[in-house]
Amino acid sequence: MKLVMHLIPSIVHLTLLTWMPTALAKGNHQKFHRKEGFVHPGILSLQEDLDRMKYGVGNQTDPWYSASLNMSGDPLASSSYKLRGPFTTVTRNNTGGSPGTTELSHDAVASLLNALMYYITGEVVHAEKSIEIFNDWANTLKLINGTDAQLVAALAGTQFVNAAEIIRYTYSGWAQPDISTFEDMILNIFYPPASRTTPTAVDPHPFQANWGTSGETAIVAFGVFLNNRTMYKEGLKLYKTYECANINTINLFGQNCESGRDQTHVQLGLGNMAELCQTAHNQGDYSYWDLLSKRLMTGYEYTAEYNLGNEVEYDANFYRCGANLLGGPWANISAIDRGEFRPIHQIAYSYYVQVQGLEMPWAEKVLKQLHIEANDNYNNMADSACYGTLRFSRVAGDAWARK
Ligand SMILES: *[C@@H]1O[C@H](CO)[C@@H](O)[C@H](O)[C@H]1NC(C)=O
Ligand SMILES: *[C@@H]1O[C@H](CO)[C@@H](O)[C@H](O)[C@H]1NC(C)=O
Ligand SMILES: *[C@@H]1O[C@H](CO)[C@@H](O)[C@H](O)[C@H]1NC(C)=O
Ligand SMILES: *[C@@H]1O[C@H](CO)[C@@H](O)[C@H](O)[C@H]1NC(C)=O
Ligand SMILES: *[C@@H]1O[C@H](CO)[C@@H](O)[C@H](O)[C@H]1NC(C)=O
Ligand SMILES: CC(=O)N[C@H]1CO[C@H](CO)[C@@H](O)[C@@H]1O
Repeated sequence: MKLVMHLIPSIVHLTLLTWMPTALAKGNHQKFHRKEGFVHPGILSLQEDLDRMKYGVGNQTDPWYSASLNMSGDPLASSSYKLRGPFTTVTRNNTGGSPGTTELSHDAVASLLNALMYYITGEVVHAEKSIEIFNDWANTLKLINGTDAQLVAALAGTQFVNAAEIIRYTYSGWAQPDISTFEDMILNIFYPPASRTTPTAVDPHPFQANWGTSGETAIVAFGVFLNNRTMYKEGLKLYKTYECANINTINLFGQNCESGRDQTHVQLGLGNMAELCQTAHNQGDYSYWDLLSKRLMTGYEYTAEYNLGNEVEYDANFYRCGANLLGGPWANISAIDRGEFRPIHQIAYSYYVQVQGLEMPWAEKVLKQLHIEANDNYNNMADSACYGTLRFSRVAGDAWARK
């Protein structure tokens, strides 16, 4: 186990010693469920991560305590949340209507926030709300289509399986036949559009840039939830090798292939990559955060520096696949959406800084400015892994640093 002692206020460290259960402090993973070699719960939150939140909140220790109060004020975290779906068809189009997209996104995030609330508070009404959402959608949804089906399937699908993973492995009240129906929905309705790399008449340019990284993250998360190692490995392989959406879509000094387009798609892509890396790490595949000499960290820092109002280097010859379809290639870095921070920073900061002891001064400034990383303030509801302060904050020397 690697112990990282610096950068953490000693008060937090001392507090940790008083509240962290022995099993966690010793990195004892024996109690974890294993199925087909997968660790469960194990997409973005392991059992020890859930316990860190629960004990932090229970003992009123920050940042978890304040962050949980913040999340509990979100209407989507309420056990009386009223479902906005389900629908038989969800369409996401680039122009015209996208019926069902907003509703699915809200419901998927509500299922996640209620799952977290259940684990933290132990209140069964929250688990039952998540299950109501899972079952209603799984018993109704038949098709996700439209020009941008890939995005909604990947993004909402990832939120859904993160929620379902928590409920399935920490609460006994989700009936096995209902779990199977939900698994079928993920496999047959979400996975196909999320994973599609071949063009269709409706969508001739799939799996490029943020679409591709959304897809990769979803495939890996679906693989864990479905206990499907072929699927899991497929997502990891795409992240390493798929030209239009691999780790090389960040250049040596951190420019993203969409930096000339706008800052919101850049951040979506970075957040996707971080989620994939954390999911892989949680399953014991430790190399992903570190690929290409921690290129992802360089990408985060570059983007945070620029979005905080600073000038950065820019290579006009580095741009995404299909840039010409979006008004590119771009001569300059884009000021569109500059400073609109997405909830993507804590997850990467936790790994690189709090676990590995590296420095991310620009991401740190973003997090300080946000105070609490909550959900997207610009209404990109299900795009990124929300509530990062609560879900991903760590302290030095905790069991997660076992690599
Ligand atoms: C507070 O931490 C202690 C460990 O020191 C733990 O046993 C207890 O369950 C925690 N309290 C709550 C309410 O979670
Ligand atoms: C949670 O924190 C975010 C970011 O600081 C803030 O925008 C939001 O209003 C807070 N929510 C509640 C319910 O306090
Ligand atoms: C979405 O776009 C397709 C064509 O690309 C069209 O056939 C369909 O009617 C649109 N759906 C809605 C709800 O606008
Ligand atoms: C999506 O499916 C619905 C229902 O079958 C259909 O009405 C609509 O035209 C489809 N949209 C696209 C873009 O294929
Ligand atoms: C596992 O995932 C692959 C796609 O990677 C799929 O072809 C296969 O049918 C899945 N297996 C099962 C048992 O669902
Ligand atoms: C608005 C702006 O900064 N435009 C610049 C974009 O890049 C070209 C080529 O490097 C410059 O000449 C422009 O001034």
